[in-house]
Amino acid sequence: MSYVNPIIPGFNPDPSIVRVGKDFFLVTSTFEYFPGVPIYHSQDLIQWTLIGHALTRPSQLQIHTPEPGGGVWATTIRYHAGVYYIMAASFQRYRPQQDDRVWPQGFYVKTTDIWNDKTWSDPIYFDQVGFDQDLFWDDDETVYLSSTYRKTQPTVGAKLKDFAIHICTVDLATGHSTSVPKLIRESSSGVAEGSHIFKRGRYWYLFTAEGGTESGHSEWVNRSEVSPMGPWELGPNNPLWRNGIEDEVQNTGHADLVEDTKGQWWAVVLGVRPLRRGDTWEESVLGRETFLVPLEWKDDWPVINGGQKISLNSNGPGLYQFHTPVNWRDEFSEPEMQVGWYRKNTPFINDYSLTECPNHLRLHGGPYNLSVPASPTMFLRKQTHRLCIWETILSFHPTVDETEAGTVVWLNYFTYSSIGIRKDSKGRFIRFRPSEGEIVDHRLDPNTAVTLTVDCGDEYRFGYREDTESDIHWIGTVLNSAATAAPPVGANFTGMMLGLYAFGERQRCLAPADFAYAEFR
Ligand code: 6LW
Repeated sequence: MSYVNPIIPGFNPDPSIVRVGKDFFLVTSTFEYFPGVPIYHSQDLIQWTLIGHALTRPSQLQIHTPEPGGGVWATTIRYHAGVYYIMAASFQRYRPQQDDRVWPQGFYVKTTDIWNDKTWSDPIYFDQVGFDQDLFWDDDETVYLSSTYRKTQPTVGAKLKDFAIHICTVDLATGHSTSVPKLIRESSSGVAEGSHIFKRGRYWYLFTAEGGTESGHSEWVNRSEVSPMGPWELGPNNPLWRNGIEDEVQNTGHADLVEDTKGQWWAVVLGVRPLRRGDTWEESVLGRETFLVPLEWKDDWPVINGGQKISLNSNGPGLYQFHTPVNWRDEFSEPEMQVGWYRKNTPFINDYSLTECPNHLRLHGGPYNLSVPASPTMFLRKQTHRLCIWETILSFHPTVDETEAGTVVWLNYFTYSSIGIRKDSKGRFIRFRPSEGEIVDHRLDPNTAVTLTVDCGDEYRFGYREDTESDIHWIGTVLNSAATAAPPVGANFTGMMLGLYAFGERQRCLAPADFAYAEFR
């Protein structure tokens, strides 16, 4: 039966999945955002609900001033003997190529109650460096930790890529390794990562993402009849499938596996949906998203999606057509923020309230504007549909010049576009700040609440109106190519988010910024 891919649209890379009884749980990477590691739930693999995050407390996740693409990299979720485990690594900076000596040590968190995200433990760190950590419990209860790190000595300024999979046994109580790490997979492309190990029948399987996360991305498999330490035998059909640079879905790979209650196997993988414009492809604003494909076993080797390319309309047994709805709205009427809002980095202080001005999100803007590597007073939502309208109503009456509150189309602190309210000696005005091009200012009435609108589509169009009856004044546009421009440092590992912000310059903003709602439609 046919179904729609991606199953989880918007910025959701490096998916990892587990089934417990009738319930599937899936996690993705969050990089520089807080809380870290969303947990999605489904009973049919098609409709997914965000139920919480694994890293919700500063004691679990400290990310401050990383470059774009730093923070939490690919996670793995597993379930063993009544306990859920999530492993990951958090990069304080993104620069493995420049200075290789400071790779993160991975960690895991655990809980017995996945439905209550406050119950995840503090991290237990491994004593090995690396990223893309995977834990595998063998039948004899030995636990194996595999991850990616460089084959050669860490250096400063090395260009050579030799990211390879290493494995050791580990004592989970302490995080200490109990054997010398062994190299079990290196790739001719120079990058083997995203390892996941499984046992099925008499074989152990090692799945790896190879070729980097861009157009060379692909998925490979090895198996062993002896142990997770190898020796490993390379599968007969590698890579397991290959989407190319002319396909509607590209850069596919980074697979994790799950068996459903009927014995059908599935893989979740990441992919992107670039847009064809004439003769060229435009990068997707939504970043790397989560796709689902069926998996069969032939001669004890996995065949993913029949070995065929992954497409937007996919086929799989027992699935059905479902389009993730675009409509979403938050009226800020609950005492806590709805799940699915993110901060850039771990916030140091509480700078917002949902109770001081009832049915509003009140922001007390902090001292950092949006171009600073530190954490500004800003709440972000993932853009999940290319075509949508984002809207909010803002009451903000600044008393000091250089303070501002508004809404933002956000990729990272180098690449964002905003429309916000400010004041100068003549009174209030609207400022449109595009990621490329000139700033535009329009005068405002002194007293109104202002509706701020972003029309997302072939470009981002920014508008405002001062009462709900009047027409929108469109103040400027930003091309999608400008909205996704690569940052000068770090990496474009994320996807577009839209958000609400308030800031002062080097001092906090004394006037509160009150948002009556935020919505996508
Ligand atoms: C992920 C790793 C990767 O951890 O990208 O290019 C990282 N490789 O597998 C971020 O998604």
